[in-house]
Amino acid sequence: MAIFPRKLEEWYKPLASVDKTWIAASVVIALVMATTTLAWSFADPSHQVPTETFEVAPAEFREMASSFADKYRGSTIPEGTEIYLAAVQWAWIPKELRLKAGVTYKVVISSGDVLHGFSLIGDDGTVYNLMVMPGMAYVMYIKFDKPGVYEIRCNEFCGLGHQGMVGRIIVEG
Ligand SMILES: [Cu+2]
Repeated sequence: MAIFPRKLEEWYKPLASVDKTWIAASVVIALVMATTTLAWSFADPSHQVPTETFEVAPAEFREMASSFADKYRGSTIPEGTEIYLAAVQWAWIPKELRLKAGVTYKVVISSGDVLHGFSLIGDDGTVYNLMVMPGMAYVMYIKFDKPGVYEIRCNEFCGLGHQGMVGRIIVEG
């Protein structure tokens, strides 16, 4: 049987009203998403992807974070201190940070081994989310307005102990 190309009129079917509704709905959704994304980035520029990064060997960064953890274990980190936070299988180094409310801290985050994710979600709406790649350090500026305990979780599956990879930030008033 020979194949005859169909004429356009045979392919073309006018849009049904349900199709028009879905097209209109998707345009509206796309516009709302584009608008809120833009508005959010202007309204709160502190919640942006870190633009300050540098290369660092995973083993070297693990060392930096370990000596930082040893130095400040159990004590409140003074204003102006550069914080080193390493994600490793399967913990955060240091596993606990004591910070002061209302102070902006410079936090350098990287991985000591494989790919991890940094996720901080506070009850008060504080949200930080970041992919933590081995070999790259990310600089974040973090400020907590309210005292409390904030959990850091790994949000990138990194092996058997991934779900137990929980750190804490204790914010003091
Ligand atoms: Cu993980």
